[in-house]
Amino acid sequence: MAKKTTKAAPSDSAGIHDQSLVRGAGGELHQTAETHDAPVMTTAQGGPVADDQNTLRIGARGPLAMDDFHFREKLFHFDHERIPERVVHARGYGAHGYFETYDSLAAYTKADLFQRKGEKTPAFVRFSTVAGNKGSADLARDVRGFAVKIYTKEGNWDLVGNNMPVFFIQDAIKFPDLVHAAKQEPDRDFPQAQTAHDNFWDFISLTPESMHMIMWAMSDRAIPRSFRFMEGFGVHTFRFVNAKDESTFVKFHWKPKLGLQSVAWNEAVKINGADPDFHRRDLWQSIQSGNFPEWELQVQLFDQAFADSFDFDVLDPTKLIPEEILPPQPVGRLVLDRMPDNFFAETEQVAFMTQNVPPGIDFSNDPLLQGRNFSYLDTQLKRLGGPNFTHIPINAPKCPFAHFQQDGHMAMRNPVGRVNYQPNSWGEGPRESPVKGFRHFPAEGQGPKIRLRPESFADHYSQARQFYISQTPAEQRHIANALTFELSKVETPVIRERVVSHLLNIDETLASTVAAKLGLKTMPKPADAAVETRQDLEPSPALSIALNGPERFEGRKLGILVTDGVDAALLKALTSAVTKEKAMVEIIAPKVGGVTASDGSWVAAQQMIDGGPSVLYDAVAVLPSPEAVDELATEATARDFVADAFQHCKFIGHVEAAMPLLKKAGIADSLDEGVIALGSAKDVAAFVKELGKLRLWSREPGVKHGKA
Ligand code: HDE
Repeated sequence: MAKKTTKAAPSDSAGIHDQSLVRGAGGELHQTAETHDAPVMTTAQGGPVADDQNTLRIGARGPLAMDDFHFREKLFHFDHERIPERVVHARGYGAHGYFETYDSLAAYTKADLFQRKGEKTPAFVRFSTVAGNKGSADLARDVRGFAVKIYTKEGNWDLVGNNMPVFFIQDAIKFPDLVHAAKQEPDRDFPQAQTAHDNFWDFISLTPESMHMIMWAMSDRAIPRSFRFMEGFGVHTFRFVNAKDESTFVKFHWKPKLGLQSVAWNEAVKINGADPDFHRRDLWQSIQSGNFPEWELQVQLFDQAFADSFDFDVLDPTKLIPEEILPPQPVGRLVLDRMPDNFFAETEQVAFMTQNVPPGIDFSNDPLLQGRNFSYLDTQLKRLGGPNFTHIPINAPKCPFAHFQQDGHMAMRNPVGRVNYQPNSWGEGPRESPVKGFRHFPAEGQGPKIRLRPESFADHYSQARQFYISQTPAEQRHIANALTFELSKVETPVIRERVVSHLLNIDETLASTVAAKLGLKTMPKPADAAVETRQDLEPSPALSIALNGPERFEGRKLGILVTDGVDAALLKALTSAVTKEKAMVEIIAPKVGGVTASDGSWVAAQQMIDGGPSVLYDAVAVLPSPEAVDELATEATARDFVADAFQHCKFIGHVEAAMPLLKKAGIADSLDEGVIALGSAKDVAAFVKELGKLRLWSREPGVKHGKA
């Protein structure tokens, strides 16, 4: 017989409720609606549930009874909780927000969302990695998806972009091959979320059109510090169409307000272990704390004459138009200000489709875009289980809609009344509107039906080189290191050589650096190029992350390692200077809970040193007391904290008392201008100003293989 036995102590933690528990005969604990003043639990059919802890049995120790409908329904539903993960971009994270139009763009487009200055339109964004499965780690070296759904008054507009403005392939028919090659090899099912394996580089080495994208994918862009510090690109050339039915070509770019930032590769590897949800947590924390990430939408607009005069084919998705040649114009901003209530219902079930365009936005003949317009609708049927996925709230338009589509799995909204077709004589139901409806731009089309790649797509190296020479020396070094790392995991020598043969067509120094690190005895011949002469394009500074730094620490995070006896005044000055900069501070202590400062006050810590390595922070400060530093220096985690911050080229602030720790971490003899002594409040101001530089990349050549 159940009897009331325990009443747990009330907790003062927010959200923890008084626990009135009833113990059953077998010792299991029951919380009842009666003792908890809670709604009565029901089955999915609405039937009230009396006991959710014990199945129905024939005798207390006997077999289960088939008429336990509650048990069967509960298990049935659980067994079907999973849906197929996305074949690419499986791991993602989304947020709600809005798009705000700066000024009317009526001269270029009749799209309703661009007509009125200051108008806000609801939006949902999903960021993702591409290759890894749903449970893979956030810091994979990979392209990031940047998919935006804007719920306009004339239907949903999905701009399904990436954080890089070009792509690996020129024709959608190659997409399954690209993805098969990039994901785990089919016999062994590894490596997970990595392109560092034979199949990927085999395919790439046999696909010269991928070379420009490879430069991007091997650059720091592939290991962003945060979704908040990434650009987004629509990639393809689209069309704007105005009320006079005139078309302007357009490329879409999202520019993060807080600037671009990436991490070091060695850091990415460690973040994946320390916090595989690093990017998710970052977005969650910043939105929950009211620091709403923001991007500006910029457009590159051009006409047919520009397209005809441009060195490359604007329909080729492996090419970009340098911003210096065609400066993008700001047209609005995207603000993310609300996390989903439920991850599955919204982020997992959201269905992006490139073919979702409102009147005023149209497609170009980019063969990749045209292929995508088939794939995205098709894939939702598999993933979401039927044709009615637009009935799911996250996918439903927020404007009035009316059509005669009906029935099918999970139909939530069927036409009401007798009429489910048109034309009809009953005067009911929606009608087509030649005035308001979407009319495809009447682009001319002619020529034989043919499978042929246009010659105008054939120059695969000029823009790859342009990207490479536009990077700073540190960024170029990262590209060489990334290629070396990836190819070092390739077991077949001829594949490694074939990649180097392509690099020779991009940059000889890059090729020879990689070849030397790979231990190639002889340099391969340059790969045969379809176009004889590579164009020597001007560098485009817009392509570098380092050259476009924010110069501010805003939105970043300082990790402060403290011990008992930490200088209370200094800690306070540092915390308030960083907070004033609209950046965050996290305190890391030797023990869970916190420390007692020099003035006897309690300093709460967010992390214990074992769980708060420096890779989780953009910069660090090390503030042990003289009494506690020796013990701290015996902790491997504390030594790693400092040594890693140093080798990842971070700024390090420290008190004099930290020197024994710096010594044991092996950096005391290599102190440079990025290691800043914090004596007084004046030092604090200078330190926080320096933090805006984010990294001291000039330190990197001196830091080899993790040793200072
Ligand atoms: Fe995708 N892509 N893709 N892709 N893609 C999908 O759609 C596809 C491409 C991108 O957060 C799938 O719903 C083809 C370029 C993002 O839900 C699928 C081709 C760009 C997302 C699909 C491409 C992207 C996807 C898988 C070559 C950047 C995640 C699940 C023709 C401009 C959206 C799904 C989200 C997802 C097909 C190439 C971006 C299978 C056939 C280029 C951000 O339909």
